[in-house]
Amino acid sequence: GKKKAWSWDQYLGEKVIAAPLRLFTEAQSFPLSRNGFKAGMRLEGIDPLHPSMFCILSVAEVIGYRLRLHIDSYSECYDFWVNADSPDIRPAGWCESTGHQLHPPKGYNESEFNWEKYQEACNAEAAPKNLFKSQNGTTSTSKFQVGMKLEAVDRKNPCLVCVASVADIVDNHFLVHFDNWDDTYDYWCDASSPHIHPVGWCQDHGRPLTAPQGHPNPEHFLWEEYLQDNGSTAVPSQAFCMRPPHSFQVNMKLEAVDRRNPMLVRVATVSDTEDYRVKIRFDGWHEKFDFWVDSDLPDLHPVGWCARTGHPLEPPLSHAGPSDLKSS
Ligand code: MLY
Repeated sequence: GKKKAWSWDQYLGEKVIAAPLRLFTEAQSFPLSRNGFKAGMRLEGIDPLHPSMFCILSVAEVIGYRLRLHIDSYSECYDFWVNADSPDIRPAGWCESTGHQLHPPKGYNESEFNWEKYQEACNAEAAPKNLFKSQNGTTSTSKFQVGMKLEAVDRKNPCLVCVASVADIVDNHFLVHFDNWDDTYDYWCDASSPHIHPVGWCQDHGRPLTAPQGHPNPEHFLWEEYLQDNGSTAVPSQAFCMRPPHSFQVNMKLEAVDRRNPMLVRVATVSDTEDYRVKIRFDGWHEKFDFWVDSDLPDLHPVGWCARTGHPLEPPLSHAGPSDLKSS
């Protein structure tokens, strides 16, 4: 007979339960608007490999609520996928109007870059402002200020808590930079992040603090001395408001972007949990491919997200052998 298409309805049951919608963040949940971006449109946004840099991007591909973005003048191998409501993308002219440095495409001079001329030269249009998620610019209430110091987890080396600074602020998010390291370790977060702590946290918790690179006496790093030498101040401890742990549980089902081929969204299961992380298993895949992610990663979605947003969903890998072909 004809093979039926895979569906969540038939897959879910008494023992197979979908992660409830309330466990997901707004950025992970069902979008309220459509994805209005079209291939070829130009915009500004953060380079994921250099989170301190805002670059000129073009929309290379649109699928459902997701976009593949290309960094103009760079190789396609740096292309990356985001959701249409990503806070990491901004309309043309945003950098100039907010005092951020825009890194122009190769061959363009930083001080001479002009959007109108660039659009003409590329024969391309800037993405209209109304396609971007409107951001509530509530920066004024934040106690985090550029230059202030803190202790932060190096997310590429998660066992290290290091001397760090607030390097940039956009809306209620700020850029964490590790003192004397390059920007490849930088990340954006908000005051509720579990990865950031006030000055003195390591000492209070009996944990080692990683000093800035090249510090003359890294084993005996002293905040008081360091702040004084740099004429800097610590982020006030009341500024930190760590969010509560997530409520995902082992075996809950969801839809997750495949990190190795981020064009694909797959049927997935929570295979393990920590306070702020979940381990993801793609259904039908060997557990050796499991991977840990922060529970608020925008690439995790509730069951039904693909169907709702018009994105293909990769069904569980089936281990159907020759005998399975005869049945059905
Ligand atoms: N040995 C590693 C550790 C780098 C740590 C950087 N952090 C502190 C920002 C390396 O050199 O890659």
